[in-house]
Amino acid sequence: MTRPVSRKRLHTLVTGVLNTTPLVDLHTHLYDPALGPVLLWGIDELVTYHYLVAEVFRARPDFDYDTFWRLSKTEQADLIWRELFVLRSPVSEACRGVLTVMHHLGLETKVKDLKAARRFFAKQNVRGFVDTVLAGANIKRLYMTNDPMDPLEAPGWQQKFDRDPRFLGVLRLDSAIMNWPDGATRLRAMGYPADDGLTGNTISQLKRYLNDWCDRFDARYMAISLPPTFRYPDTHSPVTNLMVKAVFPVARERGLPVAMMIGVKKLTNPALRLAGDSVGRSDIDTVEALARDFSDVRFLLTMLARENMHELCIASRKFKNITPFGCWWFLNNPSLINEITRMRLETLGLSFIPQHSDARVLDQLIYKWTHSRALIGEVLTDKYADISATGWVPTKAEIARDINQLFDISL
Ligand code: HDL
Ligand code: ZN
Repeated sequence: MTRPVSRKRLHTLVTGVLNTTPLVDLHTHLYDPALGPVLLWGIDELVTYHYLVAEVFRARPDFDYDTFWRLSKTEQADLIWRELFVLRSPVSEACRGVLTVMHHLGLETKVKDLKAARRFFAKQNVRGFVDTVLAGANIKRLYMTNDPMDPLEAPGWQQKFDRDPRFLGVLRLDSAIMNWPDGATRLRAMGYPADDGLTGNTISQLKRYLNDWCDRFDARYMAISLPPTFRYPDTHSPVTNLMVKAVFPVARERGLPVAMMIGVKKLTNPALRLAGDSVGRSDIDTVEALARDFSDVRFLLTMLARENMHELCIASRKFKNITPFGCWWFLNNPSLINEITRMRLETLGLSFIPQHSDARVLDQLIYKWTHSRALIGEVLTDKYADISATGWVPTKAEIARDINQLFDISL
């Protein structure tokens, strides 16, 4: 009979493996440093992350939006630091994240201003700091969000450059497909003469665009964020038609997964700009119908509403071509990572991708992964403790095998 093992012992094993295993980050808004200033890093970018912009207006509802946007990045950071980190305790997850990064980098956190932090970052260079952060977060590869129509990113791709193999390409589809026919105008401007209508020519031009840029980026998947109103089947919706007639066929031909991130209500409060998006309950019937009708396409799926999480677990049990991933955006908080990871392990075993960082600022990898490793480690420990009570005690090698299955993504 196998000797029983304490939860404490299991926790030591699990955290030991998790903390020493380099992980893969499936979705970020980070960029190969060769792409230039589009890769954000440093204390002022960290403190003005759009999550904190939303929160500073909670602290200061009297503050005028336009007045805030007229401030410089440094002035915005100083305001946020004072209001959220000095005059109030920084207990939100976004605030705590900044503290985790600063603490990891050896910076004092209980300070009245950012002068010392700015002096530290002034001594860094981007390529060295990429190494520092990837090592600190113990991330071996990450997937970017690459949009050929993004005016901030596009210039970086004009010239050939040696890719950093740690930064993998992803073709992001929103600019080309959402709010049609805006995408048609953009496609024409790039030399893909699509019509405004959903004609055969439009479909073939969009397919050419998808293939050209999947080649240019060496894209490992295609991704799109979708509103809660996204439906399939829907013969009237341009988005649905373009996905069905162009994206899924190209994905099938290239053997690429399609990541669909469903549930975002764009610019619910436009005055908050990037911080102005909200969340809505999405339609799981649509997800199931897509998985059924496109059974040869692999769907990486995440949804933004907590209420959709259980449905997504069950839909994933029904369709092997759905891989649920991450605790996305408003779900990327300790209480919900805990709940969602338990739900997924209980319904899906190890057949899901527990987390992605969604990092927009390089430094954030440190906190997003420090926090998530600890949380996921607690849940895994409990699940191993449950089966150990029956005599099925995992070895360290089996725990390492399981963690690699969960996190060693290779697309
Ligand atoms: O559409 C997306 O990829 C989302 O992750 C948005 O970028 C969102 O603004 C975000 O940063 N979430 O963390
Ligand atoms: Zn994102």
